[in-house]
Amino acid sequence: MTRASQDLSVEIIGKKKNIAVVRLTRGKKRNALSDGLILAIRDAFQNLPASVRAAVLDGEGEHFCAGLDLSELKERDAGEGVHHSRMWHAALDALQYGPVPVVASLHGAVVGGGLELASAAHIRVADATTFYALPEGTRGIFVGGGGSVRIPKLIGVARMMDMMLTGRVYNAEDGERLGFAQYLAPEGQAFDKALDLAERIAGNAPLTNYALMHALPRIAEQPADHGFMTEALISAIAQAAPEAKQRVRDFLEGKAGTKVKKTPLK
Ligand code: 1HE
Repeated sequence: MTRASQDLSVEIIGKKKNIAVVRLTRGKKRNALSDGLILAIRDAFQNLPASVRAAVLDGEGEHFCAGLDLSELKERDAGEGVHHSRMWHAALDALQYGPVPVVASLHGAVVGGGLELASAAHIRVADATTFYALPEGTRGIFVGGGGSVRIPKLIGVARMMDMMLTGRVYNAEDGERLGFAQYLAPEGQAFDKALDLAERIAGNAPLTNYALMHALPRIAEQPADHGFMTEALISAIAQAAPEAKQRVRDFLEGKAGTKVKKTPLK
């Protein structure tokens, strides 16, 4: 395990030692995101070892993350405020558009900047204790970590508007139903589920994972005719990789474990 900062650890684990566990380790302060911690998150995702194929993002203690460290919220002028927000954008972009897919393991509070952080991950697994809120609205501030772009993509503008205007809190079950998390796990089991998913992801062809992370969200933003063209280019690049050809050959030769199974992944 390496310590990216006193509030963040990076550990390489997994059957093939190719999963990075990036963990917020500021449990005493409910993993509140100080400027130092935001920069450590950025550095961790920018400097993952080349052997890593997927990552799990976790938070120590009873809560995933209580959002912005409010003790650092001092009077900033408008220019400083812009730079602060852009620092968050750079860090969360390093996670979303980094080298490997990230599965967030959620529990307890996933609030404010904590929800912004979680929404930058590629998959979210929530345990039964998870709750989601955007207290910025009632604290007289606004989201600044990319939340106004990413959160409506998960739950829609109307629901985010309601959360910010009224302080509405969603529990784990409703959060999964609405789209905050793709998986719901029993209490205390989000990490194991997230690790299991990360292992599956790590087994994919790296170029396919890269194309999904970097092309899919951008294609979804493009006008349809641009999107179709980008898709054609990316799919041609992915299928040209030797690993892709081998995987198709394996299926055609009836090799074990290559068939799509009817059993759903819960
Ligand atoms: C904190 C923070 C924090 C806890 N900044 N120190 N986020 C919020 O508005 C959420 C604020 N936090 C809470 O509502 C609660 O702390 C929790 C529901 C998350 C957890 O409650 P609980 O009872 O388990 O813990 P606690 O007793 O409230 O907090 C434990 C300690 O963590 C305490 O410090 P201590 O020295 O007295 O022990 C708290 O002060 C500290 N703590 N949360 C600083 N957020 C890019 S813009 C993003 C804008 C936002 O994220 S705004 C939303 C901020």
